[in-house]
Amino acid sequence: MERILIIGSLGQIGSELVVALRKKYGNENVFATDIKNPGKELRKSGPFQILDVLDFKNLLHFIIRHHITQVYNLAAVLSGNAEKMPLQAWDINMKALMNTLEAARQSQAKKLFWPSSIAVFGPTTPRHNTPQLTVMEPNTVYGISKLAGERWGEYYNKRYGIDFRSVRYPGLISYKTEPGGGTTDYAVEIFFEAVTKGSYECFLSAKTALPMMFMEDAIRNTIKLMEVDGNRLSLRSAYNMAGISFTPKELADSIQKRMPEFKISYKPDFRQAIADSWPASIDDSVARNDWGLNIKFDLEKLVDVMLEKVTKKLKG
Ligand code: NAD
Ligand code: AKB
Repeated sequence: MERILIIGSLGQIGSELVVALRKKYGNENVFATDIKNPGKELRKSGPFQILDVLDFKNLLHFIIRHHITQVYNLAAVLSGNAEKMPLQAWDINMKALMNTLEAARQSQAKKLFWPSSIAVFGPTTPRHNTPQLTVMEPNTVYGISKLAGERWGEYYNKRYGIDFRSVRYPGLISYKTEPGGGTTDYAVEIFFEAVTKGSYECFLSAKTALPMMFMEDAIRNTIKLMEVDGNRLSLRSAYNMAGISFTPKELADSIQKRMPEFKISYKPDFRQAIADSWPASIDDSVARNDWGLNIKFDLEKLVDVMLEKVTKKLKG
């Protein structure tokens, strides 16, 4: 029986991953943790405890005491916030990963999921259909920490046999929990402001294409990667994950088809430079071939669901 620890379980990804894993593995076998307090819904559905991943002793204790077999470590400072406090973000992101790798080495919890990001690529990377293996010279502190993290994950796999698994998530789009300070957050904010105000001022320019994915696709494929036979994995760093690529203008056009009165304006800020250094589209054929990555949501389906769910959430 698997016993699963989720670190950073109250964030954009964690809040949905906990629900999906509890459905599959049983409420009592999925331990949700974070440094903040949960809402009623999560607390009622299974075990929750405050746990700071930066506190190694407590983390190791928790894993041993609860007979944890696999860990999802989702705690990190995202790209936009990281640029506001580079040294602190580096410390947090690296320590959060190294503590879980070391805890895996020193305990029975040998299987570890830690997400990387399209931020591992930089301005010298081919921008379109970015290959799995290519030039990687990220110029953001978040991207540097993700690239270093991939290298450490692979190192712990080869050196100590840790079952490290990872994907380079694109920007994730969801309605349940607010995104945590990234460059792709505009693609969530736009839906909330379309419904509440009928307009949105975008912090990226109209033509900035980025890879994105609906959360349901991200969660389903993450669990699939964690469940697949490890012998099928040719990579122990992180797999490219493409999703769908679109610009703010294309997203706004799609919203306007359903809400003709919706208006968008553009006022790029410091996040424009981050977005300009990232790929516009990604080649994820290695993940498709190795473990069967598959995506169900295209732009039109995503906009339909987001508008419906955000409207329901905000207007009841
Ligand atoms: P988020 O910011 O929404 O959530 C992170 C959670 O971690 C928060 O609930 C926070 O309270 C918690 N946390 C922070 N410091 C902690 C600590 N010291 N100990 C324990 N918990 C702590 O982030 P997210 O969007 O859910 O992203 C999760 C992971 O996925 C991150 O590694 C992120 O880099 C990666 N990722 C996310 C996206 C995306 O679009 N959301 C894309 C690529 C990669
Ligand atoms: C961010 O914008 O920082 C994240 C990511 C793509 O890693 N959404």
